[in-house]
Amino acid sequence: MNKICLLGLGYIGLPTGSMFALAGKNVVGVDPNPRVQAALRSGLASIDEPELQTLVTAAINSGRLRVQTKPEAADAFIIAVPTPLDPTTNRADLTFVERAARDIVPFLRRGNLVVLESTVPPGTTRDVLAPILAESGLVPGQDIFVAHCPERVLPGRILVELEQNDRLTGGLTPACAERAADLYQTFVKGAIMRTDATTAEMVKVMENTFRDVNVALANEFALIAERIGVDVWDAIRLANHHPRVNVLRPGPGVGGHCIAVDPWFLVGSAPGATRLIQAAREVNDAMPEHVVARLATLVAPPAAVTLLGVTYKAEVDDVRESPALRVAELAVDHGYDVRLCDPHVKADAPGLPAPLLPLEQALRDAEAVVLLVDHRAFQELDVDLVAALVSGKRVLDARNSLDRASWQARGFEVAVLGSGAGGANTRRKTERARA
Ligand code: SAJ
Repeated sequence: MNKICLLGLGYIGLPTGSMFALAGKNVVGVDPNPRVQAALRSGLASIDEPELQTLVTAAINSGRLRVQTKPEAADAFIIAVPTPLDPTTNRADLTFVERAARDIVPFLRRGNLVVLESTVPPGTTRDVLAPILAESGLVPGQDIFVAHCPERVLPGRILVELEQNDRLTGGLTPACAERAADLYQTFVKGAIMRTDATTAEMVKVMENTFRDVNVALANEFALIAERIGVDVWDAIRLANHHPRVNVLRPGPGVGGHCIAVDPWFLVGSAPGATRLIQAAREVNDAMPEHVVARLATLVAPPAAVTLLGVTYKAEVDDVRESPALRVAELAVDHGYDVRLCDPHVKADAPGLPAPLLPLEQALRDAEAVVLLVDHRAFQELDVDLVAALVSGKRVLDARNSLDRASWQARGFEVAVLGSGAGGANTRRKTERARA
């Protein structure tokens, strides 16, 4: 398998194609997006990810990564296209997978391998992909090898994890899983585990659902802590000393194109058997509204508020399903004068509900500051500069990543998500103290 045709040069396809090219494979990357095409033709990675630019430059310079708008014949085809949620039904929209599969049908030859990397509802490789590939006249699992090999890399650590993480190859048949393992062991240093395609699909969505449910639990603890006047961050730190407890971090919600989406694939597969998963989605989706409610305890609309961070998490440029953007939308709806600031995002990024400004401009005369994303740049903010620019010294930290003492020392009223400053216990204590 020397030649690979890779469909989709996004967050997964581009680094994966570059890794294969550097491991000696001849890779044709296919992406119809003119922005991706233009960036890669001039040697630029179209995504902001640590070390990705170096990897892409090396892959292009090796002459073994070419970019095209249409597929061509190859030994192996890898499909790494988006699988968004249909917003009206909350079911997986498989349009891109189906289109990619149809696009490669004319090029399929006996002995080819077709790998689906995109995250999909369990059963998709067998029931959706294979029937389309069969339109070639070749029998999937017999004349061509077909497998689901889910990616498991963490944005922000994609390159390290691509190489080091253990990997699953789920075949339509054991021989398909074996053939896919042969391909991935070109660059994967982790263990490669073989299974069937539907199990591999289930495993991938289980992993992300596990994380979503656990973040929801942390968020619920934060809501409880606020009610009873406890600092959830302290409580979590103490609870995590237990050898079998690892509570995650509360925050303004769960975003990104994976964890906020994939649990719905399981819900779609078995709606009546997914009460916990659906409840976790509801808890996480309600967090932006809660952040705006906390903001309202600091300052009322139409106050000017600076929201720090619009990406779905720290040190990435990705705003897909970002809870920070949802907070911004809600704050605009509530009538706040919202200014956004994020050093990782370009001012012309689509879908921003308010202007994205350089730091000083965003802070000037603001009556409150809300930290939504714990980018290093925000954790290292010059608090004196912030104090000099704003007109109201109020800050809401939705990630518990600011140094409370140094903000308080500059006269800021500091509210922290999950910290029960306004909780019943604290109110009782205050009332007792007054009496
Ligand atoms: N989050 C919290 N608190 C936490 C952890 C995360 O609020 O303690 C939030 C983040 O702020 C973010 C969201 O959850 O909004 C998701 O971030 P993440 O870092 O947990 O995960 P992703 O979406 O960047 O990557 C996940 C990873 N899956 C798991 O950790 C199980 C990654 O390994 C997958 O490859 C990736 O999804 C994917 O592509 O499916």
